[in-house]
Amino acid sequence: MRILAVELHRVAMPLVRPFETSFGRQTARDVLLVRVRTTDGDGWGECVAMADPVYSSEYVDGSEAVIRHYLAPALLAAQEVGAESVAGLLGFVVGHRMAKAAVETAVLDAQTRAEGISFGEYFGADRDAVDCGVSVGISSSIDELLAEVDGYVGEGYRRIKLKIKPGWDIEPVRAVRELIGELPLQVDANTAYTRADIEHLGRLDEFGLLLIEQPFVEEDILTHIVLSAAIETPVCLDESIVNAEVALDAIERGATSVVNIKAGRVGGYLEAVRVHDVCAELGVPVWCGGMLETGVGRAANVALAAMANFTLPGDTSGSSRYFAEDLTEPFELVDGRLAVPTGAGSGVDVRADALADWALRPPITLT
Ligand code: OSB
Ligand code: MG
Repeated sequence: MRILAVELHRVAMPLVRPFETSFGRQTARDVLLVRVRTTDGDGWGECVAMADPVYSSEYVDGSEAVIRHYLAPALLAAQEVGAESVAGLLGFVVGHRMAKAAVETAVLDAQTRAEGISFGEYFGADRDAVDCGVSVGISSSIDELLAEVDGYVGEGYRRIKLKIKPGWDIEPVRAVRELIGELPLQVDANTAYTRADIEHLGRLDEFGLLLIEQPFVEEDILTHIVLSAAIETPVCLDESIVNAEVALDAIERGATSVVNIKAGRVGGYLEAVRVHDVCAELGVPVWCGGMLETGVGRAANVALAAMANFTLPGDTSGSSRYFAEDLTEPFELVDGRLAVPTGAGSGVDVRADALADWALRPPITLT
């Protein structure tokens, strides 16, 4: 197909409660959506870059600029574009994986809608619903944390993930473990620790955690290797894993025994499938991470999470965990699971009224 236009939409979605991690606190999700108009029909992709460059170097204004000035012109200039050729066409730009992922996903959506196949079928999903976990931010008190976790347990979530940082780790984990009994529990540090904290992190072993996610900075594979050898809790990389080659390297060197897969972080769903496959071959389980996506991104994540080696519950929570109203029909938990959309493409539609209600500014159309 040929790309006729690339539209950039910006929406600000208020979060139902602030989300605090070791890198900061968010009260709204500032989302960039990409719509491609093609000779075969339209497609949508969600850019997962955050408002500020604090999870990774990408941020939403930067992603928008790189799409405007580099990625969209490259696609518009190409005679023939398919999802499988997007990474090659955009490869001249270094990095900016979240921006590339949004563009590739929009093309994939248009292509699979035209072919009448769903993302689940395209990825090779092997189930029609996925187990869901929930990522719980840093609270102002343990009582407040327990109230929030208790609500999620009541809603049926099958796994709890707690955000931790120095000064907010052992005690909140102990309190939540007492509250939830045997329910699977894991923690995510978003790079907040250093090598000097290894002994301290070993104190988490007594809580039977599924894993500890990204304790050290993303470039520091070595300290993750040292930690993996020093503690019993499995170490899981998020920020460090930017493609399938890095995943292979980190696994072979003993830095990670579980992998968090986020399509935006690795440059798109096609690369995410490659990361899944590399991990499967090495016997390393994976789970689907999240970036507080709207229904547009969530639909694709749920389809990805239905692949065989996604054996742990993902951060694929229901729409109501994030937003009072979603941009698509809401994703609703049934018995702790979300159904994989079955319609063509992502299987969800962007609600024009919601898009207009939450728009930060009129869309930009590039031709
Ligand atoms: O590290 O997994 C993370 C959200 C924004 C940025 C990074 C992370 C997260 C989450 C939330 O943990 C996952 C979700 O519910 O989407
Ligand atoms: Mg993480």
